[in-house]
Amino acid sequence: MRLKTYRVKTMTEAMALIKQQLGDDALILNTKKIKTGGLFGLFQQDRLEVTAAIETAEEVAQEVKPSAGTAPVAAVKTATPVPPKNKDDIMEELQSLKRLMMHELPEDRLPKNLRPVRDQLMRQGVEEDVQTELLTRLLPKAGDTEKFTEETFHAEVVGFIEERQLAASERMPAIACFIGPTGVGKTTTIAKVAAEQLLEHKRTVGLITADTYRIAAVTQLKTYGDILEVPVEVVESREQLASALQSLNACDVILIDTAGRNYQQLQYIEELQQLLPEGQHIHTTLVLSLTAKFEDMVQIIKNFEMLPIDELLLTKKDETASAGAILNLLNRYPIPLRRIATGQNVPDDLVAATPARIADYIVGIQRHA
Ligand SMILES: Nc1nc2c(ncn2[C@@H]2O[C@H](COP(=O)(O)OP(=O)(O)OP(=O)(O)O)[C@@H](O)[C@H]2O)c(=O)[nH]1
Ligand SMILES: [Mg+2]
Repeated sequence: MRLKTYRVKTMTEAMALIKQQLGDDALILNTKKIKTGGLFGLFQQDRLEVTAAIETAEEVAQEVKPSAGTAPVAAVKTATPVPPKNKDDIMEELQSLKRLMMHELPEDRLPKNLRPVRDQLMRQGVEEDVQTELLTRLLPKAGDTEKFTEETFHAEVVGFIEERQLAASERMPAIACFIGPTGVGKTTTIAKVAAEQLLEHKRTVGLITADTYRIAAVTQLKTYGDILEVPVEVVESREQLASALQSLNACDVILIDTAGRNYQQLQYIEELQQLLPEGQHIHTTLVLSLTAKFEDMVQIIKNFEMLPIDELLLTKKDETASAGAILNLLNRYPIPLRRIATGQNVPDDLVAATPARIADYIVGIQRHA
């Protein structure tokens, strides 16, 4: 049996989709009205959730196999064969099943212990797939009221992150370029990372800025360079970048600052490609602010398909109470996340993105400072 859930505005829309994707033999298992979008009932929209199923080719084969004494094959129902499932189909089916399972639990049947958990996940802006996954995993543990504590929730979030978080190498890459939208904290973060490398790891650091877009940007990085007593080079082209990298060759770590750009527009990604050396891969860190809308973050990452991102760095955690985007990003993209910026103070407000700390944010406790 292959299952698929559709969220649509009208039944006609659902029927067309089901017919197109599952064929004429699909059965409708369940139809119900749901509200989508919007937390706490605000800005919600009415939708239909339709779950349809189709028998797989093997099941059909079983059904049509004639046994002794039955009618001739010609009288048996024939069905359009369904192609064998691939991994994506199986994953989608699993998600549909989980969704069905969670939505089939009406409000008062979701175990009492899990209701505050679901509310907390919603408050944090954790997207529905991730909520469902976590609640499904917690479901078997929720029955035992004695043993189900905040720690159970925390541990599950830690496990969820550990399965997804790709460990970025411990050691800072020799050359790293910081890119991202305007004002997210790229320059400030570079100063924090430079100080961390100098003071904690005793490495020599060189800074380069390619942000000549604003005069103040060069001054900003030079000021940090003066305080930290590290060299700063200013570049305007790929050629100048190559010679700056050459002249800072003796440094253990070179950090490159770039101008903040609206990377929802592909032209800026192309501009960035023009700056970076050809034939030499430079570790790119995409800096995003946690105060941004999650959907905008998704659009930016999508645009970076043409220029691979090696690492994500999230800033301004101190300016928002919701950390759901961290889980959502880890769930959606196999991009390492190593650090989170938590304020304006250089160099202090930069922390390691450990599963325990992220789980603290999600659960709403502060234990792993
Ligand atoms: N609250 C808070 N503010 C931050 C954080 N990181 C940076 N800022 C502030 O954000 C503002 C912009 O920081 P910049 O480092 O100049 O940002 P940028 O990405 O280099 O900006 P552009 O180069 O103009 O694109 C400054 O006021 C920083 O102090 C953070 O983690 N939390
Ligand atoms: Mg800057």
